[in-house]
Amino acid sequence: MDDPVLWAQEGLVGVATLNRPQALNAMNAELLVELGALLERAEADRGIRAVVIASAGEKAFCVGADLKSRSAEAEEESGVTDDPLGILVARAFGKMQSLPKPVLAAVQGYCLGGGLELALAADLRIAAENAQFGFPESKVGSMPGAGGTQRATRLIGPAVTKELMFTGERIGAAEAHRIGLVNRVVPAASLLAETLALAAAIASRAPLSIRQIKAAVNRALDVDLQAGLDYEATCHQVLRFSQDRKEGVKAFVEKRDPRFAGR
Ligand code: CO8
Repeated sequence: MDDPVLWAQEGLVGVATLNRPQALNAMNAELLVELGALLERAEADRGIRAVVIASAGEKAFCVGADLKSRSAEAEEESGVTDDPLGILVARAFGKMQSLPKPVLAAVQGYCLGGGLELALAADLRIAAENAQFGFPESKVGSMPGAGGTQRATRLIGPAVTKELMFTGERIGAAEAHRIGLVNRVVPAASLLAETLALAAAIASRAPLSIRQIKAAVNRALDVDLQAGLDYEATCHQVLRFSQDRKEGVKAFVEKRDPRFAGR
């Protein structure tokens, strides 16, 4: 059987490719377990400074939960009350969010339901011109349950989030860009190259800076302003006496590129 997620390394960037193109990269338990495991390894690997989540095939980034392995009858008959997919989703998506390295989603084609929730758990989203985004859950008697109600609301606000979730209608890449759902829109043919170039540019910055910036910006969504400012000061303090800060300033003065070690 093919691996549900492929892993490759391009310089300092790790690329996790969702690999169930025959099911439009729908998420089943195996895919979520593998994604979680790869992210754990990326966290421990000092040679990886950014992660890109890409997708196999040309039609879809990910169409959400695998509806074939997740029929309501099957769940009812199993007698399991905790949602097993929910636990795996929380683990994998939570790891994307807490990973002390940036995660970029390269989104092509359909990005629906849990697939959009996966993209929302990334730090940045780069969309191909052919990308289509939507939350179709209300059409199948469900709701976004993989973080979508919380992460989309924080990113694009409650009214637009509700409209997308109530109607289940899809929007294209240009509209997704207009509402702030994606950072950039690029031609489909250059999606991976452009996402890798952006990831490589970020990976060339000081790793500790990126780590502290991600933590501080994430914290801004959860706390009041003063608590956020206090947290920012703590993060900044970590950098003040780091080797990379010394190297960055020295390289600036010497008019050369810095060599960051992540220390
Ligand atoms: N699961 C499994 N297989 C799928 C899924 C899916 N979600 N979507 C598509 N496929 C399969 C199709 O069955 C088909 O397979 P086959 O060729 O064997 O019949 C193949 O992919 C191609 O699909 P289509 O022929 O339908 O292709 P179209 O281009 O005509 O349509 C669509 C593409 C629009 C994407 C259509 O397939 C569709 O609407 N799919 C369903 C999308 C959907 O409803 N997603 C939301 C699922 S619910 C969810 O994600 C909630 C997540 C919460 C999880 C967290 C738990 C706590």
